[in-house]
Amino acid sequence: MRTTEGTLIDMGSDISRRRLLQAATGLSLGAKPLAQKAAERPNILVVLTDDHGQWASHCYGNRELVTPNMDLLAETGALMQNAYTPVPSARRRAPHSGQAAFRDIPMETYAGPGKAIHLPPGDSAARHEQLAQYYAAVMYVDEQLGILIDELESSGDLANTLIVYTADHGHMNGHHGLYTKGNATAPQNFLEESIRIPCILRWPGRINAGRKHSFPVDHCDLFQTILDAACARETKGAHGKRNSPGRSYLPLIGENATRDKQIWRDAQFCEYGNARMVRTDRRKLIVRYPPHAPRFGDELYDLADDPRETRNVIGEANNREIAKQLHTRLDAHFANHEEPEHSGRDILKRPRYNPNEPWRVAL
Ligand SMILES: [Ca+2]
Repeated sequence: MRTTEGTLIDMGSDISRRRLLQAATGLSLGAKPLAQKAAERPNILVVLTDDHGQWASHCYGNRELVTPNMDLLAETGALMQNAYTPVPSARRRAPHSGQAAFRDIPMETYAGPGKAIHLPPGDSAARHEQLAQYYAAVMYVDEQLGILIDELESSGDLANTLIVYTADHGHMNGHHGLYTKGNATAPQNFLEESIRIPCILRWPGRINAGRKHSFPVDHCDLFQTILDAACARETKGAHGKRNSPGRSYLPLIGENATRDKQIWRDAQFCEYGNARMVRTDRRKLIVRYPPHAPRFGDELYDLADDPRETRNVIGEANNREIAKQLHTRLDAHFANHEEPEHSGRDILKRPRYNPNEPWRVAL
């Protein structure tokens, strides 16, 4: 097994592989005979980059930069169109730190659906420079990804390797007049550019090549998908303790997949600090909790009419029932999966680890 840092880990015999898996993750192998499992299991290479927004990828439709290796993975693998980060990373500061009061942000509409222009009107040379640097970083990552793919090819391992390319969360480069991610505003935001990530999986012969999938997925699902590919599963105790909402989507993207998205969930849930979001195909509800609420109210966006999330329509009478239904779904999801000792609703009671936490800055 080769890690993203290039370190070779000698997985040795099947027994040592099994012990390593169990020791590292609390996993156990499934019920099939061990020899059969070993033959089915691929090498797994996961490339998880920092702050790479889905919008900044050629294979996701951006023609302003070239990412031939991500394109190659997409052409020969599965491209997840609606991949989200369930909890945007709050443990590290973004490279371009910025802070602004949410109320003061001009929510302009410089880009409509189907027309990707990633600079706001009236852009300055500095904004061009920042975008150019961001694109350069993405293309550098793509180049390094190509080196990894070449290494796998030259070692003869490419055919039996599941390659996953994804990111921890998105990023804004002037989108909505903002820079960085969910912490670009106080309180924190759930704008699509902040939470939508690239997610591409390639595994020849096991994952359908060149397919795009629109059902919503996140990293909780990716974890289970990787376990599935490795023919491993969590022990009952580990699974019960984690109580993750994640599910493997390997059956939905695999060769000869017969199941379709009807059996998959139709909503994506996120938590970021003490705010939560549920997003369906059509709508996005953001709920804020005390002490932010009621000073900062909840938000509802109709993404069909307003894909740029410029009009909070939660106060409109004809949306009350819709907002209520989404709120009920949100509550049910977190009631089922929340770990009380780690609940985002209590995050203000936790030690500060970042001087610019958007949920504190807003107070
Ligand atoms: Ca990050």
